Amino acid sequence: SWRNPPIEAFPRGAALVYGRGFNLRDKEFSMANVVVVGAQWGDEGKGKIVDWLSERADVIARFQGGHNAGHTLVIDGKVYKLSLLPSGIVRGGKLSVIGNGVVLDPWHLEKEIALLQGQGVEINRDNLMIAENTPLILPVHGELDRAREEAANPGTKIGTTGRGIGPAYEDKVGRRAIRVADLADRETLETRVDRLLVHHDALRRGMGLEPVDRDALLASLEAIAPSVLQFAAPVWKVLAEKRKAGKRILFEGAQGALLDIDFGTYPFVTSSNVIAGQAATGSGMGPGAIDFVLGIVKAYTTRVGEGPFPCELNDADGQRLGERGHEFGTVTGRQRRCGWFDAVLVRQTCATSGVSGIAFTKLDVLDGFEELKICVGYELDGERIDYLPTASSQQARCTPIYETMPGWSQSTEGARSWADLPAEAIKYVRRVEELIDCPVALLSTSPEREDTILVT
Ligand code: 2SA
Ligand code: MG
Repeated sequence: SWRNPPIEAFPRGAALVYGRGFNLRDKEFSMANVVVVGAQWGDEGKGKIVDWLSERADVIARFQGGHNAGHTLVIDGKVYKLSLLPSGIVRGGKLSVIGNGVVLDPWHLEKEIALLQGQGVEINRDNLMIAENTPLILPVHGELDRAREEAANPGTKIGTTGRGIGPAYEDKVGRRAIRVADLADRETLETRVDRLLVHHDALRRGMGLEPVDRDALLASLEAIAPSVLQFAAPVWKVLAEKRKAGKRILFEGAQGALLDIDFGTYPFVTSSNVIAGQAATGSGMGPGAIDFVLGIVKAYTTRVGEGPFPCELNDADGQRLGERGHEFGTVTGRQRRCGWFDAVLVRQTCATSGVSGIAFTKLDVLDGFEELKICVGYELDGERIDYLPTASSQQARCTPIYETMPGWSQSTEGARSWADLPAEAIKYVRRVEELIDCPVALLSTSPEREDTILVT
């Protein structure tokens, strides 16, 4: 009963799995609201998949994180760099939404918008809305973030992006944040700033930093206010109306589930909930609005920043994964740590995010390895376990149990159907599905947008 769409509706060579609860060609899916989340430590290749899906959505919403995310979109040969704005912004006729779960740096917003406008992208109130209850990232947050990282010793450094993300979320939860709506009224703004500075000046004194110049901060907030307020909207209401009108909403996650503030490798995490449930609270919709959760999973594992990484390889194989996979951060340019595929972690994140199907990316990076390893469990104090324990001391003692699979010598780069893949590659993908207990919905074999495979 599957309806086959016109072939140009899909990226060339995209492979699609169906019959196991998910079908990209299904009418139901084409009407579905989809959440895209990274299912590892970020940098799974979300950008390309989100871009592909955003073409088919009416509304694209960010629901967590800030300008610590980063991806590059290449559309018709033009390169766009996004870190705060939803991917839909570069496409005409879409509404992009920044939800309340995001922390927003207004000066960065202004810069990112100006850069895109310089490239001919139209950005106005019709295609960009920012939730009025979104907390702001202020210069004090970035300063604090960087000062703490500098002061930290190797064991406590988080390896943040230095963009003030953590401190901004602290102030949100501490009920002293300045939110978008506060920018509209001088009196409110003063009250908010004073409340905020009681906390920050005390903190800064303890760190040997100068107190904040209250008047200068107020003046700069007043100066930037119009460029944010022009996009301010009751996003929860707009989304409810869109949903009622049958519009399709794509929730665009940033970072990855192992960086989640609750379920990640705490404290080496980002300061927001990254898992799929956050799409609801971070935008103002109920969980029932989510029809499908697409987890993005890379064919091996990487991590940028500090923290536990059981499968990390400090050898030639790790080096090779990093080189073949161009594993450098888009925001900070940092080199990423690399290791074999960790099925234990991905099974765990598929559970915590309720992943319906995964997009499996960068399979081509594994081309040419004689043997591939997959982590299928950990050994902890002489016992085998099948999940990552919460206690840091236990995490540190976990050693990966690997299963070895034969590699393939042919190139899978740009493969566009199962038939283009060597038997060993298909076996690898199928074994991953078994181990993570989740079907592969999409397979991506090159950075080109057109080289996504629909698995059939
Ligand atoms: P932060 O700045 O407080 O969010 O940092 C806390 C941890 O979260 C990690 N983190 C990320 N990891 C991967 N990718 C991220 N975004 C950029 C990208 C990264 C870059 O998409 O390429 O360019 O370096 C991202 N953002 C935060 C961070 O490394 C810390 O471990
Ligand atoms: Mg990235």
